Amino acid sequence: MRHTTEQLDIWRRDGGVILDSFFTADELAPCVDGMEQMYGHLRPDDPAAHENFDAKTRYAAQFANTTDLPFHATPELNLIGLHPALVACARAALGTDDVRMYQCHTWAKFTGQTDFDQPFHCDYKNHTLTVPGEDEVDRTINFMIYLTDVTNEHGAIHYVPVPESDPITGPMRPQFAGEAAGYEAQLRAIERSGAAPAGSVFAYGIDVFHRGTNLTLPDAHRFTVTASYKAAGNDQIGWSAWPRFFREPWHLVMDNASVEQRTCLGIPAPGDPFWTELTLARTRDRWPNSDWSAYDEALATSSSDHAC
Ligand SMILES: O=C(O)CCC(=O)C(=O)O
Ligand SMILES: [Fe+2]
Repeated sequence: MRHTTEQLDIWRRDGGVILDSFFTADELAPCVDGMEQMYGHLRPDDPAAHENFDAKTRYAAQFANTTDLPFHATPELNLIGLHPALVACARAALGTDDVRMYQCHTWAKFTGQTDFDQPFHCDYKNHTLTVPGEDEVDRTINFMIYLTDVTNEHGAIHYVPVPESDPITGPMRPQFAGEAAGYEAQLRAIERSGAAPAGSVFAYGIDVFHRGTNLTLPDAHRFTVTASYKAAGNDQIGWSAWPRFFREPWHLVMDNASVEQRTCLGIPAPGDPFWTELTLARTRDRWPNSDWSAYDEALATSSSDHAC
């Protein structure tokens, strides 16, 4: 366990908590290499270029360097969102062992690439068609993994703990950024920074007011991975339908993921009735370099059980 019960208590109360130095330098290094492979060439030549962008282009440019899993990069970057310690934290937060990662993307931000300053908003609008659930098991836990140091000059996320925002905003949650404009100044007056060293994780919920901020340090960058979890069977919550990206390098995930990590992507666990001789043969044919032996063994055991 890399999280503490105190940290999860804060997450439940405030909607956001910093998990300081969650990942080790050794774990980060190949992930940063992967980010350089993907985004290093996109460093802006002219750090003032965005000043000539129109408003729409400036806004869209914030999200230019985001990619959904899987990544044309190192296996480590592909699997960081499924790290067992993160899964353990998600399980504890959601109060169930059966969790699914429903969102995972990389995001590179460079100083001068654009204006990253956002108004306060909540993220639920593109995670559900309704609203964030109140029960633990209906919630989501959204991890922003810092692959590089995130100081305020590196565009740290800012947020307001729910018990402090509720007296200002009331219980409702406007859907679109800007609708909170009436209380933007009040929220900014009490906002907290999510600044933390590389390896830290900002864990938050889709009901907490937060906003992106600008990178102001010359020639700097901020590399993050987002990994979001929900309880299995929570059909209200979604983001990625993983097979949608079937042309992307899934083998980097499939060939390197443990059984537990695959389960977080919705692949039935060994012993699940989905697995028959035929489904296993077809799956092995699709992913010949992935290890399916645990699924074989479970099937063999259940067949011999039936034989008795
Ligand atoms: O990248 C960040 O610091 C926050 C961005 C954000 O909140 C968003 O785009 O919804
Ligand atoms: Fe957001």
